[in-house]
Amino acid sequence: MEGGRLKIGITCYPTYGGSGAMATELGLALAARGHEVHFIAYQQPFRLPDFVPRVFFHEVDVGRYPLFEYPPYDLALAVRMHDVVRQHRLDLLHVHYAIPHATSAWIAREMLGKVGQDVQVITTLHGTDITIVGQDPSFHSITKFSIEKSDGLTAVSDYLRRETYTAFGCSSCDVEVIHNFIDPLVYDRSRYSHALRGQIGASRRVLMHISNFRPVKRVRDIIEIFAAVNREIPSALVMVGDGPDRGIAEQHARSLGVESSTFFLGKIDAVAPLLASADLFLLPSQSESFGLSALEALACGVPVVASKAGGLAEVVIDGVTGALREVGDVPAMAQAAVEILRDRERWRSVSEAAALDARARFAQEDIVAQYEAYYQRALG
Ligand code: GMT
Repeated sequence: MEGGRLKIGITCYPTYGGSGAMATELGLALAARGHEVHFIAYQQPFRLPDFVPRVFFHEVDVGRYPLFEYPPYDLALAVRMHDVVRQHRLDLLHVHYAIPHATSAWIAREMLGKVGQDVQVITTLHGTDITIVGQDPSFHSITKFSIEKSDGLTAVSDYLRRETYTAFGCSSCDVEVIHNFIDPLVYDRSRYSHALRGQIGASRRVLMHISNFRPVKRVRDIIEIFAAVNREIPSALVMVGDGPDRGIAEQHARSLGVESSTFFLGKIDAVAPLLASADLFLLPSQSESFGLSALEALACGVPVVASKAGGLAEVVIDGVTGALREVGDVPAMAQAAVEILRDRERWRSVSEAAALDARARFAQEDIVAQYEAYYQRALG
């Protein structure tokens, strides 16, 4: 560490997903504040631009060998972490999503001990690493072990912090909540042309959903909510992203007769320009530790109708910035959506409240400062 400037290694899932997006945005913001940031992953994180001062990318190469039906990525990652820490004299490794990143970081740290070097390991818990995958019997004990061995633990919501204690006991853990964030300059409705509107037409309201289309997102509910809203208010549904349940969603749109008003755009990295054309965001998930896409929508002045699941209640203020209803209660979510969309004045007040609240509680500058303070405490 020189003059408070840190050398930080960041590991995340580099493909689509909120944890990878957040880890990348955090790394870029830290570099902008003068820190040196080293991303260590099997692929360049999707939100990482080609060149940014003080940002480096180290690819993890998982060697192939015919004996390995399952190449041991966790070990290759540990070795790369160890090498990068040694070569660049990193102060800390900040890993996002516990499995297997926290385990690999622990191995790297143990290896460093042999050469008399140390590094602090901070693990940020994002969601299913605690609520689903980490509780699978195959992973429970290694998840508990790895998070207990981390020098610092953060969770993206109060809900996830509570879940961590419930699922793992972790009597020695001290989990600090640091929420996800948005860059208010990027998630700003007024910055973008409404190109999507041009395709859909100005007379229809635009409902939007962005995700990786996994079962937890309840894509059938999205189509059903849309179909109900469309019966009352002429609308279009824009589905952004891709994943295992995309086919189910497409089929459901056909079976409900709304396929001509439903647009599947596939994976798109920059979502702010799309959100700027949206009137309402739908996130009726079964479980959601935070709901980063909901926050990005709110910051763009898009009211959110979501399920009352997990940490979503920490992001969406029911009746103020959107509406929260019970998981699976499609009629209630459709009704809430119609109430927001029907009256232009009401829509405008919810939209303004959403953009203001996102900036007041989740601005990048404030949250990144919380991470910096957390790092300094971890480093003593
Ligand atoms: O937890 C996952 O399955 C994936 C993870 C991701 O990489 O997108 O999503 C989680 O982390 C996001 C970023 O912190 C949160 O906004 C999501 O709510 C959370 N997903 C779930 O809890 C299902």
